[in-house]
Order: sequence, then structure tokens, then C-alpha cells
Amino acid sequence: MFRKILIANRGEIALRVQRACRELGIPTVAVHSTADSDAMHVRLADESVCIGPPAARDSYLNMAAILSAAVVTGADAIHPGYGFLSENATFAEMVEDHGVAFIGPSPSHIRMMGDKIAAKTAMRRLGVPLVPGSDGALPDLDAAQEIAARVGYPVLIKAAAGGGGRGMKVAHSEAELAEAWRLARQEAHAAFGNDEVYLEKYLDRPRHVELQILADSHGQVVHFGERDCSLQRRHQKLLEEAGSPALDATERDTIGATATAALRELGYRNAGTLEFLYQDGQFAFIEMNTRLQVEHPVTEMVCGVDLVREQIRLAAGEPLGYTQKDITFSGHAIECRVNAEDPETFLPTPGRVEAFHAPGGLGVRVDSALYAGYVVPPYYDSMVAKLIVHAPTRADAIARLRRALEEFAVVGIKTTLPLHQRIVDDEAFQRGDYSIHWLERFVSQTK
Ligand code: MV4
Repeated sequence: MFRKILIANRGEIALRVQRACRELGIPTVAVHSTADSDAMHVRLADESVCIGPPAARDSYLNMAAILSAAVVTGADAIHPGYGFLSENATFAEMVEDHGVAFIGPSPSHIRMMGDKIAAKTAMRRLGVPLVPGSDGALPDLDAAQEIAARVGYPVLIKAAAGGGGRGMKVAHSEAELAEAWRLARQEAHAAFGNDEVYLEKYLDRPRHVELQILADSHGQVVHFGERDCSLQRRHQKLLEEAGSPALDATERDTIGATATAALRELGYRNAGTLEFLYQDGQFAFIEMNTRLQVEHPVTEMVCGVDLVREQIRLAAGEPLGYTQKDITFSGHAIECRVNAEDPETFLPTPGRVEAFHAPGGLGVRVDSALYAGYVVPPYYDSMVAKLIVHAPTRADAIARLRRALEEFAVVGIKTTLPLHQRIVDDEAFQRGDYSIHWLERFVSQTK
């Protein structure tokens, strides 16, 4: 097992990783920018190193500074959290080249899944269902037209280096395809320095369902069921649940068996998430994330597993120690992302938190680095807390969520808590009847 772990992140996820380390008896090193000297993740770590000025590119994305901090403090592993360097294959490689373990997949798997075309090609070969579309990169507009005619309009042009919704263009007809093709390539070139694009049939009202997996370095791969992440605005998730209100246990077992077999074949290791679009009873793989995700707690609550502890054990070479049949699902969990944002305009609201009261009680979990007197800096992501509830049924979880939202007090800055209160009171949400487009409409109609 590791002797000391450096956590290359900030905010609630740095605390989340520290908690797992502490329970394993492993000392932690925090890194921080000059804007984060008073941050909770620095206070709670065993040691801390200042790695640069406020801008993320100079601190939390500064690979040399972070690796130096690990070497100087004698850390033998780095946990990247999510965001920042968590899916940077070059960083993972650099860390391993210096004899430090990267708590995550191999650099080659991070690189493969970062290329959305390579990821789809691998999954196609391994029998994972995909959205109908091009088999790889489109060589020219003629090829795009031919494939679009075959799969039927509307279609999407997506960037190979994209992901998370960046660089997508929809075409409803052949007349629109030339412009979509041109714009997608131009934007992909400008944003990623890679103008490779591919084509998919556009699904008009899918749900975003993702599958959590863990793999050890001895050929064992298991899944922990799915999360429904359809409630998002501009590709920012606001609320996630486990399981998906749209799936039954048989569908979960089937997609889980297909996905774990594919990752076993690929020799994947550590944690990963396969993203699917789910519509009309069909799964279609779109992308794979090679990191721990923000919404991992809902899976932890229904499976009773500590995913970060598992990531650390697996990175140290330990075997999973259990098989798929040992993983059981109990009840329902919902997570609300509380952002320091105006709940109507979604503009960031950095500033001083005058008072902070987190809800508690049975089945309530709050992951946050906030405290009374803390000043939310303007430089980073606006998420300041995650409220997670767990209950025997989805209806019970919604009742518990409503109660916990009433208790939650963040005074001094505006947050998205009032928006969450409106969502839980909505009848369509209560029925679980929503697609990826639901929240955008809800926000514009109920202002
Ligand atoms: C799609 C799609 C419809 N059809 N692909 C957006 C994020 C990126 N991960 C993939 N995305 C989409 N791909 C096909 N063939 C609709 C989206 C999409 C979406 C997906 C998941 C969650 C939220 C979304 C919001 C808008 C569009």
C-alpha cells in the first residue's frame, strides 16, 4: 500500500479523497494556489505545498509544480480527483516516469478514451452498442452525405477530440450538412488543434445513463450499476440519480455484462464510466470517462462501496476481492450540485459565506469544503457543495431531498439551492419522466 498520497485537486473532491486516505491510514499532501491558502482542503491535509498563483493553468494544471511537490514531500502516489489533470495522459505518464503511482487508468487508456473516435472503434469491435453513424473519422463531405443518407436525418457532426458537448453540430437535412461539416471542423481545429470529425444519427430525446466500473490489474472487472444524469443545463449536470428511473434490473444486468466484458478485453484498470444515450429501450455508447466523477456518491450510497478507497487499493495492485454477484443495489440515491451561482441567470457568485449549515439525519450526506467565513474565490468551478440523499425508494428519496434542501443554509452568496427546491416539487421530475432536454425547458419556463 502507498506510504503517502498527494491530492492534485481542491474543494470538496480533495476532502473526499483525504477521507478515504485517512481511513486507510495513509498521510496526505495537499497542493494549493495562492488563492486557496485558507481553503479547507489545505487545513485538513497532513502537509501542504503552494504550487503557484490563482489561475488554474499556473497551479492546479501545472504538471511540473505538482510532480515536484510529490517528489519533495516523498509522496508515492497522486490522486488527481476530477477535472484539472485527471484525464491528462501526458501527466499520468510523467508521474509514472518519476516512480510515482498515478491513481487512475494507464496513460494509454486515458489517451485512447480521450480520442472519441478511437473509443468508439474499440467499443464497436468489442460488441458494445453504438449510435448508428460513421465507422471512424469522416474523410470528406461526400462521405458525410453518404452516411447521413444511410442513417437518416437529423445527424450530428462531432469532434474526435471533443466530448462533453464541445464542438457538436446538428444537420436536419442534406442542405444543412455542408455548413455543419465546415463549422464542426473549423471549431475542432481552433479548440483542439485536431479537425477530425465523425457523424452520428441525432437522437432527439435520449436520457444520459452512465455505468460505473472498477477493474483490477488481475483481469477482474465489475460494474456498480448506472446513474441517470439527464438533468443538465449547457452540459453542466445539476442533479443525478442512481438507479435510473427509466431502467429495470434486467437492462442493467445486460448492459453491465457487455461493458465489463469489453473493458476486460481492453485490459482497462482502475475506475471508469461508460456514457450511454438511452432512448426507446436501447443503449448507445457515446464516450468513456477515465476518472472518478463528480456524481460518484450516488453509486456509493446504493452499492455501499467507497469508490475512492477502491481506486487507491487497485492502483496499489490489490485485487478487487469480490465478484459481480457480490455487488447488490439497495434503495435509491439522488445528488444535487449546489453551485455558487445566481439560480436564475447562472452567473457565478463568488464571495464571503457568512453562515453555513449543512443538513443531516438519516440518509443525508453533504460533500463540501465550505465553512462560515470562507471566501469563495472567482477563479475556479462554481460547485461548492453536493447534497446526496439515500432512501429505500425513489419517492422516499425525493421526500428526504425536499426536507434536506429546506434545512440547507448557505448565507452570504447566492446558490442554486432554490432551483433544486423547484425541481423536486415538479410533477414530471417526481414521475421520473424526463430527457436531456427537460431542465433547459424547465429553467426557461419557470423563471
Ligand atoms: C448526442 C446527442 C444526440 N444524439 N449524440 C452532448 C455531450 C456529449 N457527451 C454527447 N452529447 C450528445 N450527443 C447523438 N447521436 C445529444 C447529446 C446531448 C447531451 C448528451 C448527454 C447529456 C446532455 C446532453 C445535452 C445536449 C445534447
